[in-house]
Amino acid sequence: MDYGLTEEQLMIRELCQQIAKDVIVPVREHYDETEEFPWDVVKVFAESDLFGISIEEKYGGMGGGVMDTTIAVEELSKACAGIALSLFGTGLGVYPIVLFGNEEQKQKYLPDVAAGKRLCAFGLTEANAGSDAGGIQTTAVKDGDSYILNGTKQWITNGGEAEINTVIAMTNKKKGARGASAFIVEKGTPGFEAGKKENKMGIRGSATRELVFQDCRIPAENLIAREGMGFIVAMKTLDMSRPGVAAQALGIAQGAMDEVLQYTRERRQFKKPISSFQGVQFMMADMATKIEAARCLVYQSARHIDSGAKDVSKISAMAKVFCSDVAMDVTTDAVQLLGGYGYMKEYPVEKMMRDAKITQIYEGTNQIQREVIAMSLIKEAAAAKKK
Ligand code: COS
Repeated sequence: MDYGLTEEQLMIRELCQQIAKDVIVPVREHYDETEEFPWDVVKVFAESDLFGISIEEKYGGMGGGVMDTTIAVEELSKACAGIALSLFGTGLGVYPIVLFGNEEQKQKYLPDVAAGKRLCAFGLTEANAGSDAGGIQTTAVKDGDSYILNGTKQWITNGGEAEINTVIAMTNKKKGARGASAFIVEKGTPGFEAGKKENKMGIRGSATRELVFQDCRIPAENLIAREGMGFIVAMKTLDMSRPGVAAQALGIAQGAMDEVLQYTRERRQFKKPISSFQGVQFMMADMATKIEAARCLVYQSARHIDSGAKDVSKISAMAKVFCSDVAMDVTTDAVQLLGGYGYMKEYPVEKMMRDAKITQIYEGTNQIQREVIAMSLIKEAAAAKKK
C-alpha cells in the first residue's frame, strides 16, 4: 500500500529497502555478535543523503519532515534496529539545534550533520535521573566567556562515536527543572571523554556509552537557547523524536512478520505447511492487524507534527507506547511460530525480540508515556470546560 505517501517519500522507501537488503541484512549478525559500531553502513547512509532528510535545504539537507524520517527508520529497522539507530540517534541529538539553535549554531553544525560527516548524540539521562529528567546532577557553571561542565551522562546512543553532543546540565540547581540548560559539546574538547561502553541485550549494532565531563570548558556561545530552557529543549526534542522510536518498533514488528510469513509456508508438519493450521493463521492475522494499526498511528503522529501543530506531546507518546508494545507482542509471537528454530540465532527473530524490548524503555519508558498521555487528556478536558 502507498498510504498517501508523496513521490519523495516513496523514493525514500525504495532507497531504504534497497540498503536494508543489500547492505544491512548481510552484516547484521556480525554487528549483533561483536557490538562494533557499523561505520561501513553509516558511510552508505551518508552517501545516500539519509542524514539530511529532515534538515532544511539551506543547510544542505532535503528539507523533509518527521514523516520522511519515519519512512526511512521503518524500512531500515525491518532489517536491523540497532544499525538503523546510528541514523535516528543522530536525528535525536541534532533536534535541540534544529528546534532551538541560533543561526550561527545552525550554520556551523547542520551542513556537516546533513552530509553525514559528523554524528550526533543527545545527553540527558544520568545514573539517578532517568524518568525523572528534571533530577539531573551534571552542572554547567558560567566562567567568563565559557561554561565549565562536570558530571556523567549514562546510556547515550552514539556515545563516543558522535562528534556533536547536545547535553542538558544544571546552571541553577535551586530552580529544579527550570534551572537546566542545553549545550553543544564537541568530541575532542579537553575534559570530555566517552566512558563505559554498555554490553546490551539488544540493539547491539548501536553504541551506548557514558559521556564524562571533568572540568570541561566550552565556549559560552555553545549554550542552546537561553539559560533555564534546558528542560523545555529536552521535552520538545523528545516530542519530536518519539515517533522515530515508534517507527523503529514498527519496522522491527514488520521484519518479524515477514520472517513468519516465509517460515510458516515452508515448514511442514503433519504433512502440511504449518501456515494451513487455523491456530497459526489466527496468530498471524492478529499480528498483522496490530502492525497495521501501529503503522496508522505512527504515520498520523508524524503528519500531525509536520502540519506545524503545537499539541504534539500526546500523539507522539501514543505512537511510541502503542508501536513498542506491538513490537514486543509480535516478535514474541514470531519466536513462538518459528518454534525451536525461532529460539536459535540461526534465524533473525530472536534478535528482533531482543531489539524490540528497548523500544518500550528508552526515550521515556512506556509508563512515562502513559503519564504524558493522561496529563494531556486532563489538560485538554479542563481547557474545553473553560470555553
Ligand atoms: N513541552 C513543553 N513544555 C513541557 C513539556 C513539553 N512536552 N513537558 C513538560 N513541560 C514543561 C511543563 O509545562 C513545566 O513548565 P512550568 O515549569 O512552566 O510549569 C515544566 O516543563 C516541568 O514539567 P513537569 O512539572 O511536568 O515536569 P516533571 O519533572 O514532573 O516531569 C515528565 C515530567 C515525567 C513528563 C518528564 O520528566 C519526562 O518526560 N521524563 C522522561 C524523560 C525521558 O524520556 N527520558 C529518556 C531519556 S532521553 S533519550
